[in-house]
Amino acid sequence: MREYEFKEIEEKWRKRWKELDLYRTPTDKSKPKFYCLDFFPYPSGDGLSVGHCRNYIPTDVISRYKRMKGFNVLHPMGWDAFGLPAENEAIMKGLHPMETVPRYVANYKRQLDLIGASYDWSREINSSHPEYYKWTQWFFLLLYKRGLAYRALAPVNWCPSCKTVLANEEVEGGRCWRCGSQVTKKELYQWFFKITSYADRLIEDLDLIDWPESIKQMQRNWIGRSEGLEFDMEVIGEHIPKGAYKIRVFTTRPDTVFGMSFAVIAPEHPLVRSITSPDRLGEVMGYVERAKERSEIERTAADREKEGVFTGAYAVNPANGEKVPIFVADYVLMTYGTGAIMAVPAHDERDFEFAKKYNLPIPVVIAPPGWNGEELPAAYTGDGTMVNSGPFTGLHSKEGSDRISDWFERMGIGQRKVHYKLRDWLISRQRYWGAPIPIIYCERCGEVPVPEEDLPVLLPKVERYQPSGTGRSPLATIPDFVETRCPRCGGRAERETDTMGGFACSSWYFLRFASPHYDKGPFDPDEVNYWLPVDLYVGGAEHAVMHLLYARFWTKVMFDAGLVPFKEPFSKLMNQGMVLAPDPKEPGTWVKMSKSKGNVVTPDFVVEKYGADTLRVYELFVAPFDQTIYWTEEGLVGAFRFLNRVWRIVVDNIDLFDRSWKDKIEDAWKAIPLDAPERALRRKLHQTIRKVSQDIEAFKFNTGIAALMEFVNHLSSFMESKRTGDWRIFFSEAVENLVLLLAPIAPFISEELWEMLGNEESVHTHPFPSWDEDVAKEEEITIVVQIDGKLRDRITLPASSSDEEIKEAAISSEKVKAFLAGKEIRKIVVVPRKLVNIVTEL
Ligand code: ANZ
Ligand code: ZN
Repeated sequence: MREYEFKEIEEKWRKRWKELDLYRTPTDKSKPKFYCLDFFPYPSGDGLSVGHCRNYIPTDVISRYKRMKGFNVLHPMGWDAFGLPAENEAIMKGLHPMETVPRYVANYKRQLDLIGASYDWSREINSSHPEYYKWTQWFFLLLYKRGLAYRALAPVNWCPSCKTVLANEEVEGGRCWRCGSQVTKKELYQWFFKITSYADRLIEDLDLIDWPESIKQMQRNWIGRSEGLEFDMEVIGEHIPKGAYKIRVFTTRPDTVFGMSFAVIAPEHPLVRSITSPDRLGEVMGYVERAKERSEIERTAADREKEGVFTGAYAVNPANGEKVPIFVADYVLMTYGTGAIMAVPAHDERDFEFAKKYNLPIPVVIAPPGWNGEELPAAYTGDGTMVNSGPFTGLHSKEGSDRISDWFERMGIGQRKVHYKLRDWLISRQRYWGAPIPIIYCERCGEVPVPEEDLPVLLPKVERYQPSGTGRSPLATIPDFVETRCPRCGGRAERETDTMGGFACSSWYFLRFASPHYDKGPFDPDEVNYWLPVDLYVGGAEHAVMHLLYARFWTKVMFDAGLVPFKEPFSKLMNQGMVLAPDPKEPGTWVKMSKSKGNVVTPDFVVEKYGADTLRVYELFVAPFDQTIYWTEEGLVGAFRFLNRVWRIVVDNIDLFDRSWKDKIEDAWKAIPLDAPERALRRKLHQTIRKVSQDIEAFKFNTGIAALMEFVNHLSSFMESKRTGDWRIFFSEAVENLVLLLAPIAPFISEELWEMLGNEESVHTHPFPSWDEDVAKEEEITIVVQIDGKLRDRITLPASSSDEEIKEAAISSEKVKAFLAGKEIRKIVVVPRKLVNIVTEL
């Protein structure tokens, strides 16, 4: 009997599928479409690990399944090749990214083919190719024309190791997302995209999409929308002329205004020097200098001691006319709100800590539940009934906030205001490996956009591309690149030398796949109208903010420009679970599988030893899609055994297979007795088709595969059971459908078996099986329940119920329970398919 020679089989079909161009995206638009996309990967020199496959295998299963279900499927792959990760890696290896990128890409492609991923390679895109980044530059100009790209001098995040600025989203806990170095601040001219103009829509439109709630919440938090009140307070002091200064504060809790016992301004606040009394100026300015060295993350860390200095000036609380001291403290940031706050220590944690440290009063103005007027042990930050609040005493927080806001607005000293944590997106990088920003500076005309017909602004090939560290891009040292003519006046001009961060490239790539070779625009509108939005987008949860927020923003800009008819690019988002492996340095602990931990398992290794189908089955079966996998080779062996069982049952019985079963099955079904094993087999088959279909749709691959395993067991015992006349018809139906059900999951073995069953067309172009509800339905039997020989109830159960299940159902019947009250069950007798007798008397 022929063995399961997976290596030979997989090589054969890999080659055959390529020759057949089996996965080319259909062009006939009459069918419904399904666009299934993986996060845009950056091709790393390390290649793919089995951890990455956790993303690519499930999307491949869905894509194959949808094709078999009659959808036109767009399942493309491309390379996020520009940007920091690729450039840093090339620098580290002492090579040029123009050499490394194509090499790494070729390796990724080889590995993806190895695991049987069904990408349409005719649609491959690479963000570092001029035919792609021409359109990234085109989008920059679109944003520029719409007033959404601007240049400004700003203190920006600077990574001293990557020698470039970083967007806020690229700073994680004060460190560079790419290299982990502590990020510092630098004042530089930079390009920004005005993502803040879209803050509200970026929040509201989250309601339109089917994404994990955790990711939506992270986006909401990042955008950080706060409704509140801004109002002015007069500054007084012996050293201050009357009416000279006012400070404007922002609060989200106007209801607490009567509880203000001090005020705080940020160290960078423009009034610090003016309002500080002469005797305190030295101390205050010293504090201000020291604050400059601390990052915002450090300054706002919850566990950091709150400290500050008194300015010698006071603010007048407009609600009650009381004067409160003004401090400078670094827990207030200049970049948020107005850079100044009214401090209410009883109801704000930071203010509470500060008041404790400096012995400031902590008046309570919102009564905590059950409060009797005692001192608070900690800030009470909830809503409640207002106390000690003049005419507002007795109101609830919400209403009080409203009434106080109205009052301040009427007095003309304040306005309701919404503030956001979100800052504009910093897009320029002083780095070589990116799309040059298409702007020219002319001595006479100033800033001039490169005309569309002159795009792309080509990235010159240079030997030395390493960052200079001066805050200028290496492109600035290439006169041929820099020196140009002004498109407007023809005079001498210079090019912008910064490039765009890699997140620009990945903000629109999903559109390019619809028409990857189109040259009249970034995409063919007809193709985009058909294929977009993406129906299913799958990738790691670590991109919750950066890429996913940027891509949503670009899409909204395109929507506003009339380029696309949809507001959201990704209708449904799923995050796969991680793959952990043992930490070689600390036995017994599991860590993320990664090159740096030295615990990587490659798909190459697994494919060589067990085959791609085994790798696929293992990763799908071992845990639910969104949960962590603990990588073990024993698990792989289990998957391998399952495929061998499938192989054996089909191959060993291949002579019994009757290709014409479809013509005979209806008559045979009618003729088969109710309790025949043929009936049970067919019922199990249709239940399995239903289960596998529903589970694949719901991303429950593990339970779908479990159902297939169960079915294979059933089929094995069927082959050993006492079978009757027409059994080969039922066997044939079972075998054929088993192979079809397995096709999206284990594409190689199923293709081989399919061929052995006598088919000429690929299994992957065959319709996925459908089930017959009537056949799948469990037959039911009615069972009589007796107590001590007397009829007490009738219950209906699936015919396949075991004795245990029948007993269980009998004693949980309401009627039976009533009769049993106060009695002791001594014995339960089951007469199969007919009767249960519960014995209580001896
Ligand atoms: C008085 C008050 C009383 C506040 C109270 C809170 C509770 P979110 O929700 O994050 O927007 N704040 C305002 N500007 C600030 C700045 N530049 N740096 C640090 N903190 C600032 O927070 C808004 C609240 O944070 C504001 O409301 C203000 O403190 C503080 F019981 O005002 B609140
Ligand atoms: Zn000019």
